[in-house]
Amino acid sequence: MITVHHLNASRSQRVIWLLEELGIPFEVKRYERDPKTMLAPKALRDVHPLGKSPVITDGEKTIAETGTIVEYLSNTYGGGRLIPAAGTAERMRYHYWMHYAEGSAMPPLVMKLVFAHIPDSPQMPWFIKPVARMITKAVTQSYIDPQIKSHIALWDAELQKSTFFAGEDLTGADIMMSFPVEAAASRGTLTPKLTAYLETIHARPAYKAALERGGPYELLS
Ligand SMILES: N[C@@H](CCC(=O)N[C@@H](CS)C(=O)NCC(=O)O)C(=O)O
Repeated sequence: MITVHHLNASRSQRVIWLLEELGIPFEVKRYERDPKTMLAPKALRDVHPLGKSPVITDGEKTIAETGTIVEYLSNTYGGGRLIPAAGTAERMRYHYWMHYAEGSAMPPLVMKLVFAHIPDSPQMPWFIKPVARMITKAVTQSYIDPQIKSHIALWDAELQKSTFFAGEDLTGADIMMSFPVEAAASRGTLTPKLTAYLETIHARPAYKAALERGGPYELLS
Protein backbone atom coordinates (compact mmCIF):
# COMPACT_ATOMS: atom_id res chain seq x y z
CA MET A 1 0.00 0.00 0.00
CA ILE A 2 1.23 3.48 -0.89
CA THR A 3 1.14 6.00 1.96
CA VAL A 4 1.15 9.73 1.22
CA HIS A 5 2.60 11.64 4.17
CA HIS A 6 0.44 14.68 3.68
CA LEU A 7 1.04 18.10 5.21
CA ASN A 8 -2.05 20.31 5.21
CA ALA A 9 -2.18 23.03 2.52
CA SER A 10 0.99 21.89 0.81
CA ARG A 11 2.60 20.44 -2.29
CA SER A 12 1.51 16.94 -1.27
CA GLN A 13 -1.99 17.76 -2.53
CA ARG A 14 -0.51 17.25 -6.02
CA VAL A 15 0.49 13.68 -5.19
CA ILE A 16 -3.00 12.84 -3.93
CA TRP A 17 -4.42 14.31 -7.14
CA LEU A 18 -2.04 12.20 -9.25
CA LEU A 19 -3.02 9.03 -7.40
CA GLU A 20 -6.69 9.84 -7.93
CA GLU A 21 -6.06 10.45 -11.67
CA LEU A 22 -4.28 7.09 -11.93
CA GLY A 23 -6.86 5.28 -9.79
CA ILE A 24 -4.18 3.76 -7.56
CA PRO A 25 -5.22 2.73 -4.02
CA PHE A 26 -3.41 4.68 -1.33
CA GLU A 27 -3.72 5.89 2.22
CA VAL A 28 -3.14 9.38 3.58
CA LYS A 29 -1.23 10.03 6.79
CA ARG A 30 -1.86 13.57 7.93
CA TYR A 31 0.57 16.06 9.43
CA GLU A 32 -0.43 19.56 10.57
CA ARG A 33 1.68 22.68 10.17
CA ASP A 34 2.65 24.58 13.31
CA PRO A 35 0.06 27.40 13.30
CA LYS A 36 2.71 30.00 14.27
CA THR A 37 5.69 29.04 12.12
CA MET A 38 3.72 27.15 9.45
CA LEU A 39 6.54 24.57 9.47
CA ALA A 40 5.95 20.81 9.32
CA PRO A 41 5.92 18.85 12.61
CA LYS A 42 8.97 16.89 13.72
CA ALA A 43 7.13 13.62 12.96
CA LEU A 44 7.79 14.22 9.23
CA ARG A 45 11.54 14.10 9.89
CA ASP A 46 11.03 10.55 11.15
CA VAL A 47 9.88 9.67 7.62
CA HIS A 48 12.57 11.62 5.70
CA PRO A 49 15.52 13.61 7.13
CA LEU A 50 14.38 16.93 5.57
CA GLY A 51 10.90 16.63 7.10
CA LYS A 52 9.28 18.20 4.02
CA SER A 53 6.10 17.26 2.28
CA PRO A 54 5.39 15.43 0.06
CA VAL A 55 7.02 12.16 0.90
CA ILE A 56 5.54 8.76 0.13
CA THR A 57 6.28 5.29 1.34
CA ASP A 58 5.66 2.28 -0.87
CA GLY A 59 6.59 -0.91 0.95
CA GLU A 60 10.26 -0.56 1.87
CA LYS A 61 10.75 2.51 -0.33
CA THR A 62 10.64 6.07 0.96
CA ILE A 63 10.47 8.65 -1.82
CA ALA A 64 10.66 12.43 -1.40
CA GLU A 65 10.59 15.44 -3.78
CA THR A 66 7.37 15.92 -5.75
CA GLY A 67 8.94 15.49 -9.20
CA THR A 68 10.56 12.21 -8.22
CA ILE A 69 7.28 10.99 -6.71
CA VAL A 70 5.26 11.97 -9.79
CA GLU A 71 7.73 10.22 -12.11
CA TYR A 72 7.97 7.15 -9.85
CA LEU A 73 4.20 6.70 -9.55
CA SER A 74 3.47 7.33 -13.24
CA ASN A 75 6.30 5.09 -14.43
CA THR A 76 5.59 2.29 -11.95
CA TYR A 77 1.80 2.25 -11.80
CA GLY A 78 0.58 4.49 -14.63
CA GLY A 79 0.79 2.05 -17.53
CA GLY A 80 1.84 4.93 -19.81
CA ARG A 81 -0.92 7.26 -18.65
CA LEU A 82 -0.11 10.95 -18.03
CA ILE A 83 3.19 10.61 -19.95
CA PRO A 84 3.37 11.67 -23.63
CA ALA A 85 4.79 9.11 -26.06
CA ALA A 86 8.59 8.87 -26.25
CA GLY A 87 10.22 10.84 -29.05
CA THR A 88 7.37 13.37 -29.42
CA ALA A 89 7.55 17.15 -28.97
CA GLU A 90 5.01 16.71 -26.14
CA ARG A 91 7.42 14.42 -24.32
CA MET A 92 10.10 17.15 -24.32
CA ARG A 93 7.57 19.70 -23.07
CA TYR A 94 6.57 17.20 -20.36
CA HIS A 95 10.18 16.89 -19.15
CA TYR A 96 10.74 20.64 -19.26
CA TRP A 97 7.68 21.59 -17.18
CA MET A 98 8.18 18.62 -14.83
CA HIS A 99 11.61 19.96 -13.79
CA TYR A 100 10.90 23.67 -14.24
CA ALA A 101 8.00 23.67 -11.71
CA GLU A 102 10.17 23.20 -8.61
CA GLY A 103 13.54 24.21 -10.13
CA SER A 104 12.59 27.62 -11.57
CA ALA A 105 8.98 28.57 -10.88
CA MET A 106 8.79 27.98 -7.13
CA PRO A 107 11.92 29.88 -5.91
CA PRO A 108 10.62 33.43 -6.61
CA LEU A 109 7.16 32.47 -5.32
CA VAL A 110 8.67 31.18 -2.07
CA MET A 111 10.84 34.32 -1.83
CA LYS A 112 7.77 36.50 -2.17
CA LEU A 113 6.06 34.65 0.68
CA VAL A 114 9.13 34.78 2.95
CA PHE A 115 9.83 38.48 2.25
CA ALA A 116 6.18 39.38 2.88
CA HIS A 117 6.43 37.96 6.39
CA ILE A 118 9.90 39.19 7.46
CA PRO A 119 8.65 42.49 8.96
CA ASP A 120 5.99 40.63 11.02
CA SER A 121 8.50 38.24 12.53
CA PRO A 122 7.96 38.12 16.32
CA GLN A 123 11.75 38.07 16.83
CA MET A 124 12.17 41.41 15.05
CA PRO A 125 12.58 44.38 17.46
CA TRP A 126 9.81 46.95 16.87
CA PHE A 127 12.20 49.75 15.95
CA ILE A 128 13.71 47.67 13.11
CA LYS A 129 10.32 46.78 11.62
CA PRO A 130 9.87 49.97 9.51
CA VAL A 131 13.37 49.51 8.03
CA ALA A 132 12.69 45.80 7.38
CA ARG A 133 9.42 46.75 5.71
CA MET A 134 11.19 49.25 3.43
CA ILE A 135 13.91 46.76 2.45
CA THR A 136 11.57 43.84 1.82
CA LYS A 137 9.21 46.06 -0.18
CA ALA A 138 12.09 47.35 -2.32
CA VAL A 139 13.44 43.84 -3.02
CA THR A 140 9.95 42.53 -3.78
CA GLN A 141 9.17 45.35 -6.18
CA SER A 142 12.55 45.56 -7.91
CA TYR A 143 13.43 41.87 -8.13
CA ILE A 144 10.83 39.30 -7.02
CA ASP A 145 7.68 40.71 -8.67
CA PRO A 146 9.33 41.21 -12.10
CA GLN A 147 10.66 37.62 -11.91
CA ILE A 148 7.20 36.26 -11.14
CA LYS A 149 5.72 38.38 -13.92
CA SER A 150 8.05 36.88 -16.50
CA HIS A 151 7.29 33.33 -15.29
CA ILE A 152 3.55 33.99 -15.54
CA ALA A 153 4.05 35.32 -19.09
CA LEU A 154 5.90 32.10 -19.97
CA TRP A 155 3.07 29.90 -18.62
CA ASP A 156 0.50 31.98 -20.44
CA ALA A 157 2.39 31.69 -23.73
CA GLU A 158 2.59 27.90 -23.34
CA LEU A 159 -1.11 27.60 -22.65
CA GLN A 160 -1.87 29.69 -25.73
CA LYS A 161 -0.40 26.74 -27.70
CA SER A 162 -2.39 23.91 -26.09
CA THR A 163 -4.94 23.13 -23.39
CA PHE A 164 -2.33 21.65 -21.04
CA PHE A 165 1.36 22.29 -20.45
CA ALA A 166 2.53 19.38 -22.60
CA GLY A 167 -0.19 19.22 -25.23
CA GLU A 168 -3.89 18.49 -25.47
CA ASP A 169 -3.90 15.89 -22.68
CA LEU A 170 -3.33 16.26 -18.97
CA THR A 171 0.10 14.90 -17.99
CA GLY A 172 2.34 14.75 -14.94
CA ALA A 173 3.68 18.15 -16.04
CA ASP A 174 0.29 19.67 -15.19
CA ILE A 175 0.27 17.93 -11.82
CA MET A 176 3.66 19.61 -11.16
CA MET A 177 2.71 23.02 -12.58
CA SER A 178 -0.58 23.19 -10.71
CA PHE A 179 1.23 24.22 -7.51
CA PRO A 180 3.17 27.22 -8.92
CA VAL A 181 0.04 28.38 -10.75
CA GLU A 182 -2.04 28.08 -7.54
CA ALA A 183 0.73 29.79 -5.54
CA ALA A 184 0.94 32.66 -8.06
CA ALA A 185 -2.85 33.04 -7.86
CA SER A 186 -2.71 33.26 -4.07
CA ARG A 187 0.11 35.88 -4.17
CA GLY A 188 -1.18 38.09 -7.00
CA THR A 189 -3.19 37.91 -10.15
CA LEU A 190 -3.15 35.50 -13.06
CA THR A 191 -3.93 36.07 -16.73
CA PRO A 192 -7.40 35.06 -17.98
CA LYS A 193 -5.79 32.04 -19.71
CA LEU A 194 -4.23 30.81 -16.47
CA THR A 195 -7.41 31.43 -14.51
CA ALA A 196 -9.28 29.32 -17.07
CA TYR A 197 -6.57 26.64 -16.81
CA LEU A 198 -7.06 26.45 -13.03
CA GLU A 199 -10.81 26.17 -13.56
CA THR A 200 -10.24 23.31 -16.01
CA ILE A 201 -8.14 21.31 -13.56
CA HIS A 202 -10.41 22.12 -10.60
CA ALA A 203 -13.35 20.67 -12.55
CA ARG A 204 -11.70 17.26 -12.96
CA PRO A 205 -13.36 14.54 -10.87
CA ALA A 206 -9.95 13.30 -9.69
CA TYR A 207 -9.00 16.81 -8.51
CA LYS A 208 -12.25 17.08 -6.53
CA ALA A 209 -11.74 13.61 -5.06
CA ALA A 210 -8.19 14.61 -4.06
CA LEU A 211 -9.49 17.65 -2.18
CA GLU A 212 -11.82 15.39 -0.23
CA ARG A 213 -8.97 13.04 0.63
CA GLY A 214 -6.43 15.81 1.38
CA GLY A 215 -8.67 18.25 3.21
CA PRO A 216 -8.75 22.06 3.01
CA TYR A 217 -6.24 23.49 0.53
CA GLU A 218 -5.68 27.15 1.32
CA LEU A 219 -2.22 28.13 0.10
CA LEU A 220 -0.14 30.50 2.19
CA SER A 221 -0.08 34.09 0.99
N1 LIG B 1 10.94 20.85 -3.80
C1 LIG B 1 10.29 20.14 -2.72
C2 LIG B 1 9.75 21.18 -1.73
C3 LIG B 1 9.19 20.53 -0.48
C4 LIG B 1 8.64 21.60 0.47
O1 LIG B 1 9.26 22.66 0.72
N2 LIG B 1 7.46 21.34 1.05
C5 LIG B 1 6.82 22.26 1.96
C6 LIG B 1 5.30 22.15 1.81
S1 LIG B 1 4.65 22.97 0.44
C7 LIG B 1 7.09 21.90 3.39
O2 LIG B 1 7.24 20.73 3.71
N3 LIG B 1 7.10 22.91 4.28
C8 LIG B 1 7.16 22.73 5.69
C9 LIG B 1 8.55 22.89 6.26
O3 LIG B 1 9.46 23.33 5.54
O4 LIG B 1 8.70 22.61 7.46
C10 LIG B 1 9.19 19.25 -3.30
O5 LIG B 1 8.61 19.60 -4.33
O6 LIG B 1 8.91 18.18 -2.75
